[in-house]
Amino acid sequence: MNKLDFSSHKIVCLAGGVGGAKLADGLAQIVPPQNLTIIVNTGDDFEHLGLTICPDLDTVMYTLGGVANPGTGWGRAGESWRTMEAVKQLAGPDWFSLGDVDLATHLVRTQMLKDGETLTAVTRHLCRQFNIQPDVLPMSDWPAPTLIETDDGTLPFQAWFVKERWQPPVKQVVLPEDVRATPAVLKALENADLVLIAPSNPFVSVAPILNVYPIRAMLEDIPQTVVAVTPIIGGQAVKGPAAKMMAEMDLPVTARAVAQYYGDLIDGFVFDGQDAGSLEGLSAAQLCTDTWMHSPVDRARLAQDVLTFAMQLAGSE
Ligand code: FO1
Repeated sequence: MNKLDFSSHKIVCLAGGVGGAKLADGLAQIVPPQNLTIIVNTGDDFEHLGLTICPDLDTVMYTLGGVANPGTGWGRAGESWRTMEAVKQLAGPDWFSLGDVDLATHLVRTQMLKDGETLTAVTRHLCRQFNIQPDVLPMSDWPAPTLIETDDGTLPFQAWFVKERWQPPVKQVVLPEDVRATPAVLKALENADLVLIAPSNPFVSVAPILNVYPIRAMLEDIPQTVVAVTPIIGGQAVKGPAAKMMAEMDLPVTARAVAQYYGDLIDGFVFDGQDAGSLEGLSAAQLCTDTWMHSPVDRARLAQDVLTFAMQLAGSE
């Protein structure tokens, strides 16, 4: 696909896991790399078996690097699991599956952090090894763990998501106070012309990024155009627990409810053709298109639709 002329547009994409990684990959196919920054949720990060695991950063990195597992969306393609089998044999914690090759990422990251590097520097280092040219940034260099309040108590994110297979009903998502953005994130947002919110889970992928001070205030106050893409199609989440969470938090399970959740933060909202006609009367401008990303070609097509829409909005503001 030809690169569109985005030479004068700086684009920032806020991304969580698999949905975010797919849109980031579509953007990377059509935007010059020096104009593209992906700011990634680190609320899912945790320490496991002594290693610092950053699942959403790795999902974005492996996807952009062309080495992601196409079946799961997370982890690496062609993975083997001998270490996990050995962990199980030793009666260690085997509920979180770390592949043999994926482990190398966690080992190198953990060592670099221990040596005093920031998560931003480590992420840039790892991305360079995968030949990834757009800037992939953690939302913060400091831990910002998301907690899930359920009927059975409050759980760390991965305990709820992976260990409990997101079954305990969610009462509330609890985000940390006083988490600060990095200089790199601030600079990317200051320079951005367009900010895209990927079709990631609004509550556990996007909200943790907006919760990092002063990201939400920057998006509210400075004049970039902000466009969100729905993660809900025809009343169902494309992947993961977003639809189940919405029902449990007494929200209608609709793309419209997602747009309303983002409220005044967004200038535009992109939703799927399956939901045509259901978003009338919202203040945000709307684009109805095919939002499914089954293949790399779909990713680039959606990225192009979203960017064209966002650029039109930016021109008309
Ligand atoms: N998700 C799972 O459902 N089960 C796993 O065992 C699992 C392991 C895993 C290892 C590394 C990694 O980078 C991601 C991993 N994920 C796993 C995905 C991940 O925890 C979630 O998809 C995200 O945190 C939600 O975006």
